[in-house]
Amino acid sequence: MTDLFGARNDRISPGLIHLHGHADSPALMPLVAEIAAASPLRHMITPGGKVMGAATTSCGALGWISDRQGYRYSPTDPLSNRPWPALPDSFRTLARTAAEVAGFPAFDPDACLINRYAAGIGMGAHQDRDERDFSQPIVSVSLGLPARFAMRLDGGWVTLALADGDVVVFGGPCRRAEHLVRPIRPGDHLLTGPYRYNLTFRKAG
Ligand code: MD3
Ligand code: FE
Repeated sequence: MTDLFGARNDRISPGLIHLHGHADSPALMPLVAEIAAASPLRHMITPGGKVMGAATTSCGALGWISDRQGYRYSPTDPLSNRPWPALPDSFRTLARTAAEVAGFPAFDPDACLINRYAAGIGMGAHQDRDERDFSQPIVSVSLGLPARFAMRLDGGWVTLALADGDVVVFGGPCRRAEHLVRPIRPGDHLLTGPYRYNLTFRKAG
């Protein structure tokens, strides 16, 4: 549906809501840059020994990490052995507001994973199962270059076109769904240049 201001909110299936242009990306991007200055974006190694295509960092009490030992959440950045940068208030408010609109009023994220994709980079099909409480949703915020996202639901694959400022909430029956990001098409975005960034807010601990 379209609200008074022309913003589109798509309830795609139970637990899946797409809020078009809900995030103020020009306000968020400088905070992403600040976080990346303290905890740099880096290409983690998968348990299988491959280099991840997306560069990642985190903010909040817990950060998602991957190495030969496996995938997990860590209170410290393995590059520095120091805590991750704090979750900015504006990030927390955005994630909580989006979750509330989607029907998850108690969402209180303790982890924000930042993924950076260059042209040609995507993310293969996977499930997110490193978190403790699957009754909590995941809130995704897209910044910069657009992406095509797909997720497997009962009725088959659902595809979403994700633009700068889009926010998607994945909860309930969607929370454990398999999903992927198609390789990003080359482009030059006013805010992010040759990249797409994605923030995922989670209750990990
Ligand atoms: C659906 N990131 O970091 S965000 C990830 O665009 C990840 O960077 C993608 O998948 C990205 O794990 C997609 C959307 C997303 C995130 C988590 C989900 C969708 C999800 C967990 C369950 C179901
Ligand atoms: Fe995922």
